[in-house]
Amino acid sequence: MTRPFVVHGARGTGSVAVEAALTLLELPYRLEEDPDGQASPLGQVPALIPPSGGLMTESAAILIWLAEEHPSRQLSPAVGDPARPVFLRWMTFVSAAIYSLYWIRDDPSRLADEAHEAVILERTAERITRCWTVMEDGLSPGPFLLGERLTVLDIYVAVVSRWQPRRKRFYEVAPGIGQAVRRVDADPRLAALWADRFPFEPGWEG
Ligand SMILES: N[C@@H](CCC(=O)N[C@@H](CS)C(=O)NCC(=O)O)C(=O)O
Repeated sequence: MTRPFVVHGARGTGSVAVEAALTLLELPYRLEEDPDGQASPLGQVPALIPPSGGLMTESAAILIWLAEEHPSRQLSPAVGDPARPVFLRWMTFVSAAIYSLYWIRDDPSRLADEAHEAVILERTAERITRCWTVMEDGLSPGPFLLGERLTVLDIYVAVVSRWQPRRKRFYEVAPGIGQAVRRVDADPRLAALWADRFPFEPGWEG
């Protein structure tokens, strides 16, 4: 019997993007609720243990790898496709320019005393907003961010754009990519996952 993937994750976090990709790929996985990121050297989620063993961290790398391993499902542009560099650019951008700021936002005392908390939260929110604006200006979405097909980039942005400063602000500065992301929210294949792992509770858009 094929062993399942093991996802170390937590509700409402980046692990939900990995869980969504596995769901769309119809790959069996076991979820280890791990809010302290015990499987990862940096104490973070997501962490993925593939059936073949080993440990993967880094949400962008996990999403890209899962898509690559299942090319027939077309969750990423293939090598040689002109959309491939665009895909890699924005996957890395979400991870490096946006997601990394939540290490600070989630606990500003990691960088400064409590007196500076408000300004750190304000300035990182401004920076995240600016990043979404840059992404909006750099992409011409079709139904999805890279055109006709949903890719793991859509999933990634759908999850990360739900964090502060949250969707209302995101839609203001990135209406084009907002349309694509709404399609991911509404994908019936993901409805049960969203409900369980990142529910659309009243006021969820901010
Ligand atoms: N670079 C990592 C960042 C992961 C990350 O920051 N995860 C958050 C949850 S969304 C976390 O575990 N935070 C706890 C911590 O950093 O101490 C990735 O892309 O997977």
